[in-house]
Amino acid sequence: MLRLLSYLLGLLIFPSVQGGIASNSKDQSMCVLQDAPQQCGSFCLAALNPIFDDTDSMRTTLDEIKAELKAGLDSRLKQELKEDFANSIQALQTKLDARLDRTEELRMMKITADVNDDLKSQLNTLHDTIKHLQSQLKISEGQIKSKEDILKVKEELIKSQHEHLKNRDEQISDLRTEINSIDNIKSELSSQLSELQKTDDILHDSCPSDSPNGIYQIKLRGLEPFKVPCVSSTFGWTVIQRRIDGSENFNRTWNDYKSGFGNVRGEFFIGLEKLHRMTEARPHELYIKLGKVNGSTSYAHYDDFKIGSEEEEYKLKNLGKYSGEAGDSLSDNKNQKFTTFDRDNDNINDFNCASTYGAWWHKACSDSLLNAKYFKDGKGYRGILWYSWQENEDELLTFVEMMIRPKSL
Ligand SMILES: *[C@@H]1O[C@H](CO)[C@@H](O)[C@H](O)[C@H]1NC(C)=O
Ligand SMILES: *[C@@H]1O[C@H](CO)[C@@H](O)[C@H](O)[C@H]1NC(C)=O
Ligand SMILES: [Ca+2]
Repeated sequence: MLRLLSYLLGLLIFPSVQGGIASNSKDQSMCVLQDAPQQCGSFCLAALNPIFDDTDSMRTTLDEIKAELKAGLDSRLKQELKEDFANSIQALQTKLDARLDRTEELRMMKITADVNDDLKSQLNTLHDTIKHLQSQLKISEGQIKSKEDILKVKEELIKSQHEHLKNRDEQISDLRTEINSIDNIKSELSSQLSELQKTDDILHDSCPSDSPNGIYQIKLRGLEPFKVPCVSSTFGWTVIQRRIDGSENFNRTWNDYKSGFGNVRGEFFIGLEKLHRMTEARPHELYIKLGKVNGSTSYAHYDDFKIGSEEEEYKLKNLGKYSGEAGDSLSDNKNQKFTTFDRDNDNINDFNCASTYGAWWHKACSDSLLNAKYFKDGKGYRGILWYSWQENEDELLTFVEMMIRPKSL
């Protein structure tokens, strides 16, 4: 209440003191100067008199007001300052904002720069990578080139091998042709061979004619092939027995005489089984050549010589007609079985002619003893004999050759 009053007072008083106080507001002082004297009148004077009386208190109050005003002024100034400050701050704020913007800009720029740096470093890295790749490319190019060279060499190699293979193919085809011709020759030869074998089978069941004398192979049906000496230069005789030097033992068993023994190039006997098979198949003639130690020779020939089977004890089944120079010392033995020292088929009981005179177709023994003991000098006891060609008792034969051949009809 007091404050309101003082304020009102202040308002009323203000124009009078106004001249002594510097005023910043013209409108306010003008109001006071214009209106106060008229408005006041008698009322104002009556009210103001006490106040003017108390000058000291007024002054105090004035001072107070002054102070107050001053304070107000101060506050006003302060306000202005404040405003200035605010403006400054505003300006500063604006500047700051600008600065901030700039900073932001700079920051952005920095970021951009950083990014640029980053990009730069990345670029550098890329550059390095590209460099590296380029060097690798160079290396790869070099490798490719060397590989191409190798490839070239290999192509050459393949080419030459191809050439080689071509040559081989030609060689192979040549060889095939040769093989074919060889095969043809082979089949021709084999057919010729089989032809020859057929011929062999037909011809070689006895010695060939008009061929060199010598040893030939003979094949008889049912028997293994065997070798015989052949007198083939003119007639084709097969030698079946030979005595020339006494080197072979002729005092042998039935089985030996059955299968034959001795050396076909020397003394030997062909064997009774072979004689049987040869003379059974075809009619044969027999030629006996005889010789003495002084070199004189003779012969006996029979034109139908045939020997029986083992079941027939290799019987002298036939002889045919005799011819010759030595005389007939064998016809008496016709139809006699063969006798060996171990197979007695002769006509004498309690005596084996073979044990004494050698194996033969003995009857009561024989006039011919061609398997008897051999005496080199022709002188001996119970030696080789052809009785019809014997002039002296002790004159023995030192050469015998019995031969047969198929009869030519
Ligand atoms: C051999 O001796 C016999 C008598 O023993 C005789 O007749 C013959 O002429 C003789 N031969 C030769 C070739 O000497
Ligand atoms: C033949 O041999 C038999 C048995 O060894 C013998 O008994 C016989 O006397 C011999 N004959 C001759 C002529 O040597
Ligand atoms: Ca007897």
